[in-house]
Amino acid sequence: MSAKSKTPFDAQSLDKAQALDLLRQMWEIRFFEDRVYDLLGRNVIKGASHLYAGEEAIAVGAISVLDDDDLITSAHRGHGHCHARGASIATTEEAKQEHYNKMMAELCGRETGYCRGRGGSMHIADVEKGNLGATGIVGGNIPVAAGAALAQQMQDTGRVVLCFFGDGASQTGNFHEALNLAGLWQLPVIFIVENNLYGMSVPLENAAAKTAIADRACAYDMPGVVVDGMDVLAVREAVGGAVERARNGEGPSLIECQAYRWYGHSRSDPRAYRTKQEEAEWRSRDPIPNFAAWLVDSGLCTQGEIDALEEQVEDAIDEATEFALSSAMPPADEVEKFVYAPFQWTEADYAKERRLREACRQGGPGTRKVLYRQALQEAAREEMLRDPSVFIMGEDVGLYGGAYGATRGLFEEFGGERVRDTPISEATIGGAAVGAAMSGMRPVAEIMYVDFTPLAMDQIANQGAKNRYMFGGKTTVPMVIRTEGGAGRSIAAHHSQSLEALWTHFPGIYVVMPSTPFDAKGLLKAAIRDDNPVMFIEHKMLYGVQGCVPDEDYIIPFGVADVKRPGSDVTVVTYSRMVHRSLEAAEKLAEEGISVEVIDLRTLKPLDMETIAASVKKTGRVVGVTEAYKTGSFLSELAMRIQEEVFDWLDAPVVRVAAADVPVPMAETLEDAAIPNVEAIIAGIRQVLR
Ligand SMILES: Cc1ncc(C[n+]2csc(CCOP(=O)(O)OP(=O)(O)O)c2C)c(N)n1
Repeated sequence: MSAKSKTPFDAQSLDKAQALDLLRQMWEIRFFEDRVYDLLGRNVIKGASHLYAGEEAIAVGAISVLDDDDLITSAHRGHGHCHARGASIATTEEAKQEHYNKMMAELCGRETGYCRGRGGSMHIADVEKGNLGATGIVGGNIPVAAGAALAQQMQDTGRVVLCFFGDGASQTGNFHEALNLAGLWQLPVIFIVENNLYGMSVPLENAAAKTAIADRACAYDMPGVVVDGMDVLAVREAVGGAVERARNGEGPSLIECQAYRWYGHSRSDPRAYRTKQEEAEWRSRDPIPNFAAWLVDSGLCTQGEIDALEEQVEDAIDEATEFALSSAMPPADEVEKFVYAPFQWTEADYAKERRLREACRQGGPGTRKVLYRQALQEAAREEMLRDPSVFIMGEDVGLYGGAYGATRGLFEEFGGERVRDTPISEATIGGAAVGAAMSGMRPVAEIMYVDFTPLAMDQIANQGAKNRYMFGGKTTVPMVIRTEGGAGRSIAAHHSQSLEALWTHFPGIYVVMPSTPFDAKGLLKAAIRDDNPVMFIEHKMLYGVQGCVPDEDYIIPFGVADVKRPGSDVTVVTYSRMVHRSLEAAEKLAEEGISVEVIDLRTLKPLDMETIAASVKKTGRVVGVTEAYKTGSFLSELAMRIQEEVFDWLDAPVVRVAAADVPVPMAETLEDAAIPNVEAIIAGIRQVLR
């Protein structure tokens, strides 16, 4: 239990100040949204805004039962959630006004906004106050909430997470995966469905086989209730009970709040799918005047007090609008600010890595031989011993030790709490890692094959990689996604790809591809310590490869390529398994007197252009080698970067040696033909030398 935990609520326990605060917050949201509607119409606010008017009782009622350090995650219709979270925490009038100001400024894309103009309406967040942000991907916040709740459970904080989303989001895979995980692990999370009857224009009955969303809770071992979302006290009571359950360790709940949005889906929506009569009926149940009337009827306050409050709120929203419109836009030259959390590596780290790399090349005292797989196990183990916030989750990572044995022994040493087998739910593995990473943990989440990472792409790329930027640099997402790729085991097109180019494409995530035990260990340790999301891609044919690691603790700072073989006639730039084939090719060509320099990128992002450029300036000729499909491969990017930065030193066009543009086939003859072999690399080198 949180030290500051409030007592359970029911309608009767409200005192006058609390009751008026609920009314005030609902009004603030209503006035705020009406103002936004107006500013959108005048094109002062750009982009899309999904207004919360009509649904105020849900956010205000639900958040009113939270402690100040509890968390929320929110969706595209998120102004109400952001408002209620901030307003319920702010204690002074100045703090409240600052909150409205920052919200309005964010919607207007100003530097003074909560996200410094990077997020706007759809990504409004105040991470510092426990609002983990709004997502533009319907259902995208649900796995993140499960992860944030997992972090609370693992850290024993007593905090709970409220996760808001719509009836439309309840049809997504994220909903089912995340509720299953939350039920399975009994996480302290309350899923709040805002059922406003439509997902954009489509009525719920045309989108759901069964429209009773709350009934789905029983499938996930949690209570599910339906509540009148137009009644702030009803919402408050239902959520209050669920919060108490969650705090007591009794697990998650699903609460379906039935409500209606006053405006269209967005401002441009003509609402052709709703009748005037339906709208009028719902408007007669407006949560604000009805609650105000109840306050007067029950004798808690006078009509005069209500009228004065309404006026005060209108003034506050006027002031917020003035503040926003008089604030500066974010400076254009700061467009790249906040994409990545800054590097923490020191000069000493770089120097130590160089020294140990050299020692391992010699294989002398202070080094020992391990397999690539063992190097990964050691890295995870050492980091888990060093930092209690590091934990592992994924499919079969526990007793089984991972599909390729990279987590073997860790379950036995650290137990199921820190080495967690998950359901087969890639999206939620990714999303839970995001939520946990934003809430004080350092997850190392394994996705069994890189071929499966597209199943988690939204969670890793849209949420994990972008959250820091979208939320104005106010959060970090220190998570590692460990996965493996590549061909060589005749396991065909769904288990053999090299999909790194997908991951290098997104800003906000690093991509690491080690080729040796030394690199695997040092890079994984660095990835775990890094404050950014990292896609760590191993190669299935390298787990049994032996190499030297130092006895000393070390990390490999990102963005440092390794010249695995020096040469002077041609530069081969490669990574992962192709490093070994390129070295073989170089060895053979040396017999003919051709001197090949082989650069192992180790990290594709960040890219060590300095080492590449130095080599190109020396050789004038470059061959890129990859096991990925040629079209759209990372080599294409590499070739362009070389052209942009060292074109004048090139004596020949860059040559790409890549996989054929075919789904990786099963039969050995075909699989071998599909990816570059040593002969193909030699042919590429001869081509660039012509
Ligand atoms: C994954 C995804 N699919 C579609 C959309 C486009 N879209 C945005 S909101 C929305 C409707 C969502 O309905 P619901 O979850 O009920 O929330 P509501 O808008 O009713 O609050 C749609 C289809 C999107 N942003 N993300």
